Amino acid sequence: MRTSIVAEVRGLYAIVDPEYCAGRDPLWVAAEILRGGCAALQLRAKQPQRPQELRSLGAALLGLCRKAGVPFFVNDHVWLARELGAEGVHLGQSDLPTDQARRELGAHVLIGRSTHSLQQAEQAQAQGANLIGFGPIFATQTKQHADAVVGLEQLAQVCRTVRIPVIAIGGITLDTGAEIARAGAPLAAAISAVCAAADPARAAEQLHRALLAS
Ligand code: 3NM
Repeated sequence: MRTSIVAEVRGLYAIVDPEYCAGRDPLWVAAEILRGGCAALQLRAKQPQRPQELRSLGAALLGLCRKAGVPFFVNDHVWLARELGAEGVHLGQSDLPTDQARRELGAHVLIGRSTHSLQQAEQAQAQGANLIGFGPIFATQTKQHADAVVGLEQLAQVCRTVRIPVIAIGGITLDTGAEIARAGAPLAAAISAVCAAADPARAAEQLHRALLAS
């Protein structure tokens, strides 16, 4: 998925975070999620890791994603996205500005930006982001110091307002997948609902299908 086809991607944006894989190998968890089905996969590793460990995990995940034909994103680490040749990078509000990331990554790498209000969403779009995360839609235990819950109405407003694809995020489960899609978000991100599931393949398959059905 390069910039030209980002608008076509729909469904589950699975985020693999080694901290939330219930003690299992994140590569196994990722392989299971890809077997179940998802539209995109992101590596998120907030715990400090040696660059070499991050590099080898990223390279292995990219390999799995390529085999599955699923675009691969790296959270936070622009250097790693560039080094691996990932399809995209995802940045928080206080990370590198988009124009700087664009200079480092080139024109065709997708840049996602986390946003937590309509104003931030419009700003991210104006600054050249290719897609935005918007959340937390529901309460989540997964993100430390998460912003205030934004809810489905604000999600719908953001989806009506911005032209770039919106990735709903925060506390999304199989039970809420349909509501997320009805609010107009083409993509929904999940960490714990897939990574910590007893059966990550089944969890991904069901959530991806629920998102696509609405
Ligand atoms: N970003 P789960 S919420 C990584 O609001 C992240 O930007 C958020 O994890 C935001 O699917 C969140 O387990 C955590 O709730 C998502």
